[in-house]
Amino acid sequence: MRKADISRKTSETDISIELDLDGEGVADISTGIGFFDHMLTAFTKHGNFNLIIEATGDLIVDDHHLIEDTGIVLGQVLAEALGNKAGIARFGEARIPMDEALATVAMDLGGRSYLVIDAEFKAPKVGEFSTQMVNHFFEAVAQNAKMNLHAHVYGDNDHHKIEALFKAFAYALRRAIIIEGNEIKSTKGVL
Ligand SMILES: [Mn+2]
Repeated sequence: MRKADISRKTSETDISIELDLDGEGVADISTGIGFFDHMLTAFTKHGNFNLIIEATGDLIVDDHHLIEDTGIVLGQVLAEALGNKAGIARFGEARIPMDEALATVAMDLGGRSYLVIDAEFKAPKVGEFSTQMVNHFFEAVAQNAKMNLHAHVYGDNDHHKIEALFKAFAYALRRAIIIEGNEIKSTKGVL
């Protein structure tokens, strides 16, 4: 079973995540930031994962620690659920539109963390979610999942652009984790 659960508590946040990579798209997400919950629910649905997130933190300061730390734990739980990655496709990509916005995501689960993201937003916030945390969230996920992630989005409406990005991320991940055989897909023999 490709599942894992991790809890991480610091003086700033307290985050528990349970992930099943082979799920039914069922999400139970509570971060205290409505738009972030909406994005993580879309990620779960379109990735066909099951995801439970219970996150609390110092939202009295701002949304930075909570979003970043959720990204850290999501990356960790993803790495643990993938195990030795035997048989996975390893590479995944997706292009997802939402009205005028188009997001493109490509990833490699080959074990090297690297983020390249091209996403600029007009407004400082969508709801209670700071748009500059989009890049920081994906940085935290990529680092902790040991994922090479390239993401690009264009469009006009910030909500559309961010939602297209999360959906493209989900689709690319769904593709990259498909079991295609038994072998570890690397000439090095390890991912
Ligand atoms: Mn930070």
